[in-house]
Amino acid sequence: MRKELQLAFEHAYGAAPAAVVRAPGRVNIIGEHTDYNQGFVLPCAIAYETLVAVRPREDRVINVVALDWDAQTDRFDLDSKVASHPTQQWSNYVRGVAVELLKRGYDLRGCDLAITGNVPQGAGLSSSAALEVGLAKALLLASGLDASPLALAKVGQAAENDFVGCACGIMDQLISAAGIAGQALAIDCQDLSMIPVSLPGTLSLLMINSNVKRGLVDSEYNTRRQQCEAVAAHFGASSLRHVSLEQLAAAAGELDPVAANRAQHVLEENQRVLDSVTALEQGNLPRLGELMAASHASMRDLFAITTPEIDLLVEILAGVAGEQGGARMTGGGFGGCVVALLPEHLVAPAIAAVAGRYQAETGLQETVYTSQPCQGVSVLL
Ligand code: GAF
Repeated sequence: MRKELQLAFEHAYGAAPAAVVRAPGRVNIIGEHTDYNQGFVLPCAIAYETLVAVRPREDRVINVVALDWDAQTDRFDLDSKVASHPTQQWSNYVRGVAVELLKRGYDLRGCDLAITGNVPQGAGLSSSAALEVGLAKALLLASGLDASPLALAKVGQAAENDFVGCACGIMDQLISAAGIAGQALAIDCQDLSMIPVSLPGTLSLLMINSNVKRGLVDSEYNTRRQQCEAVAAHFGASSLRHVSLEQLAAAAGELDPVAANRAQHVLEENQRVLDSVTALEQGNLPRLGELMAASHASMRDLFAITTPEIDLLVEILAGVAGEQGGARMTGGGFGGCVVALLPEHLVAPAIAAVAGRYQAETGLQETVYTSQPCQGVSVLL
C-alpha cells in the first residue's frame, strides 16, 4: 500500500513525497454514544490505517489526490476563503482539517498530498477519523509544525462537525492520535484523561463487518445526540455526566420516554465501561462477557442503533466465546462491525460459526478483520 502510494505521488507531482503519515482506525471495546455525553469509552487503535504522502510547496496551495476515490483530485488556496466542496465529500475532510488548523493559528504552508488506506469505509472502524488525524499531522509536518495528540484529535473532530456535518464526539480522533501498541485506552471524555488498559495476553480482537449499508446514518446519529442533550437540559445539566440514574427514574413522567431510554443507555453504559476496565485488569472474562452482552442489549433496546443482522452476529459470536470473552456491536451503529474479544484458540471457530450461518440467514456476506491494539498516528518516512 505504501509503495503504491509513493509511486502514485510521483506520478501526480513528478517528485517523491517528503514523508508518509499513517493514522489508524479504531475499534471500541465498550462505551458507545457516551463520548459526546462527556462519559467513558474504551477503544484501541487497529492495524488498518490511512496513509497520507506529503511534500511541502513554496506557495499556499494544497493539492490532493485520493487514490481510493478513483484518483479524484482537489486544489485550494489557503489564502482564499476555503468553502465546502460541492460534490466531493472526501475533499471536505481535507478542506475541513486545513480550515480548522488555520482557525487555531497554525501558520500552514501549501503542500502536495496523496491519500490511500485500508480502513474499511462505513464499517464503524473510523476511517473518517483516521483520515482527519492523518491529514492534520501531514499538513503540520509540511509546515515544519506539530501538535499534541489531543490537539490533532480536536482539529479532526471540528472538521467532521463543521465541514462534514456529523456531530460526533472525540473518541475516534483521540484514539487514532493517541493509541498505544498493545493497549486499549480508558478515556474520560469529560476531562480527556486517558488510562492505558492491557488486554489479557490470551485475548484476541476479532471484528466482523456485517456489510449492512444504511442511509441517514449521520442524521440518526445527530438525532441521538439531540435526545441526550435534551434530557441533560431538562435537569439543567451541561451533559448527562451530571445526571444520575435516580434522577432519571424520578423524572420518568416528565420526560419523553424515547429520550429517557437514550439517557438510561448512556448512564448505564458509563458504568459498564468502568466495570469492564476492572474486569480486564482482573482477567475476569465471564464478567467482561456479561458487560459486553448488556452493552449490546442496551444499544438494541434503549438506544435503538443495532440491526437484525448485527444482533445475529453478536448472538453467534457470544455463543462461541461462552464464558471466555464477549461480543457486541462497535461504533456509531445502524450497520458496520461487531467486535469480539476471545481467546486465540476460539478465533477460527468463531469465524467458522459466522460463515456457517450469517450469509444463509441474512443474504449478506460478512468480512473478517483481526488486529492487535496499535500505536496512534506516526510519521513513516
Ligand atoms: C461514532 C462517533 F464518531 C464517535 O464520536 C462515537 O460517538 C461513536 O460513534 C459512538 O460511540 O464513531
